[in-house]
Amino acid sequence: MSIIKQELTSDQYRPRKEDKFTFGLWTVGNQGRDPFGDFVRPALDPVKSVKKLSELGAWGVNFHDNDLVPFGATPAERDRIVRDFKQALSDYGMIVPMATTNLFYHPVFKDGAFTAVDPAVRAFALQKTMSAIDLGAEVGATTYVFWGGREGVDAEASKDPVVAVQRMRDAINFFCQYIIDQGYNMRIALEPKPNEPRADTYFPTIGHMLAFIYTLDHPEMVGVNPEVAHEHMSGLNFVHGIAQALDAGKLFHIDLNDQKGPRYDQDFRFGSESIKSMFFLVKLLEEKGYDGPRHFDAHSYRTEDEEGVWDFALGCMRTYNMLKAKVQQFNADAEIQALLQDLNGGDQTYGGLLSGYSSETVKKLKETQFDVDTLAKRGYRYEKLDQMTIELILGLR
Ligand code: XLS
Ligand code: MG
Ligand code: MG
Repeated sequence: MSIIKQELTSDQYRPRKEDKFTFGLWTVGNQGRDPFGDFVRPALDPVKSVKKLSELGAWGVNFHDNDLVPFGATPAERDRIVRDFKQALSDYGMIVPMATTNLFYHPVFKDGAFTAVDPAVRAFALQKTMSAIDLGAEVGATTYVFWGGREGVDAEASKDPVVAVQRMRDAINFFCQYIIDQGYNMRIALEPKPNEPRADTYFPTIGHMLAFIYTLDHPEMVGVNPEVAHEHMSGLNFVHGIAQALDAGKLFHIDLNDQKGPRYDQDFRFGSESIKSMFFLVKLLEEKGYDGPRHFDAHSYRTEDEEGVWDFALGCMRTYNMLKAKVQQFNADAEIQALLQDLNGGDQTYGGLLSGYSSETVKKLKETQFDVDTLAKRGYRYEKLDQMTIELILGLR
């Protein structure tokens, strides 16, 4: 029996429903296929995933339409599958907070979906997504995710990038209106990614998506679903991107996982690589009012059998809770807090100059003599602060 399993019932990091942990059916169901090798694990029945995830302490599951209902299923097959799935949700006390559409697996989508050059493909993508939104609404999903998938280019000459933006806008406007007309209680979350499977994907980062949202017909219905790995693939600071999304009131959902720097999308177990960044991510989410699902969009290593898949799932949740406990410890650490207080308190001499624009402030600012030499000589003690943070994370404080 693995160590993780022995601890399952006893320790304070054990996942609980109130932690709001969710997994995609495609995450635990990932069969380990990569561009160089075939499946290494058998398919997992969605009903079994619901049962196992619930036993491990997860709160819900999410899915792409075809994670649940195979592409091309008859209406009767669809209804049977959905009935069994809803029964499993009720049997095991699980919910579906988010749903999405698979617009990237079938060859029809090899040139994208909403931005594909072929109008028939674009129209089919609208049709498929409407059915998938209906399916999401049927199981109670209140967030609908759009990840660009193959919305991009390999041959830059193939598409006008401005037209691509317009096509994406038309599609998202279409679905906002569809959701309104159907009376669904649902918001849209757009998920950026810089590349993979295309050489370049449109709307590559959180910042691109945020700017796009305000060009839509219903910006109030649309937010972002940022993913750790996707921003790290671009070499960006995920925590800062999330802060900007939170500040804009646009963090509708989040995809937690991990990644070794800028390379292909690795979807590793949450917190398995970027421990310090993930500490500050958890700190931000817990302290700045994010109350949505803590969703894991990751999968276990290709080396694993089914037991390894459940070790992976439990590991994601436990690491989140361990980092949450570390955040509490950070906030209660007298020495760290005193240093932060000292750093941020500062000399109030010039405080009155920073309370916004007024003609009086303009006058005062123009007249003020700054002691630039003294300001320039100041040491900030960030080495000490960062080392204390590291020692705390490593369990030495
Ligand atoms: C792929 C994406 C995908 C979305 C959902 O890289 O992360 O899994 O989250 O379609
Ligand atoms: Mg991903
Ligand atoms: Mg994702």
